[in-house]
Amino acid sequence: MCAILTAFATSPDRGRALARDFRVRWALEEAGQPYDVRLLTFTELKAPDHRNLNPFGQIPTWQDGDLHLFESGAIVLHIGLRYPGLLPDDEAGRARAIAWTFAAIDTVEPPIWDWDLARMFERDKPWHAERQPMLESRIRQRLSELATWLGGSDWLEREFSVGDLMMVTVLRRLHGSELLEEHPSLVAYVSRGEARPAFGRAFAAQKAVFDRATASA
Ligand code: GTB
Repeated sequence: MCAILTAFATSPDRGRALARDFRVRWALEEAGQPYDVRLLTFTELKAPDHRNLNPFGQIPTWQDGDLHLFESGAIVLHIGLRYPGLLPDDEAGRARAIAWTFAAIDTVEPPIWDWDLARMFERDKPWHAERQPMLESRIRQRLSELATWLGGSDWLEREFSVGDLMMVTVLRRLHGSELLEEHPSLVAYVSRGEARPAFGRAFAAQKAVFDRATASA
C-alpha cells in the first residue's frame, strides 16, 4: 500500500504550491516514490481522527504502514534518510544538508511567514503600516546573508539536497516581491529549484487538485 500524504481539499494558495504539503510532494518526486493524497476540509483538519495524526490539526501528515508523522521538516527528512536522491552519501555532507533543512525552517522561514501573515490578516490593524518595515528588514537581513553564502554556486552545498528543496519552498513565498528581487542570485536559485523535473511533477499534481475543486464548485 502507498504511503498517504494529507493536503488541503481547497488550498487558499489557489494552486501556487505554497502550502507545506508541497515540500513533501516534491521530496517524494525527487526520491521517485509513489504516494496517495488524502484531501481534507478545514473542518476535517480539526476533527479527532486527524488530530490523532497531527495534534495541531494541520496538514501535512504522513502515514507509511505503522509510521505516522507530522511536521513537514520531519517528513521530508524521513524521506531523505530512507530513499536515495535527497541527501549526500557521506556523513559530513548528510549532516550539512540536514543543517540547511533546519536553517530553512527555523532561521529563514519565520520572518517570511510573519511578514506574509501580516499581509494576509493584519492589514486592517492600526499598527500594520508601522510594523511592516521591521518585518521587511528581518527578511532583508536573512536574504542578504543567504545570498552571501550562496555566492555564484548553484546550490547551498556541493550538490542539490533536501536543504535546497526546503530553502526553495521557503523563498517561493516571496515570489514577485521586491525583497527577493533585490537578490538576483536568489531569484535564479529559486528558478533552478523550480526547473527540476521532480518539482514540475509535484507542482502539476497539486495544481490538478485546485483545478478539480474549481471545476466542481
Ligand atoms: N510546522 C508545521 C509543518 O511544517 O508541517 C506547520 C504546518 C502548517 O502550517 N500547516 C498549515 C495548516 O494546516 C498549512 S501550510 N493550516 C491550517 C490550520 O492551521 O488550521 C501553511 C500555509 C497555508 C496557506 C498558504 N497559502 O494560502 O498560501 C500557505 C501556507
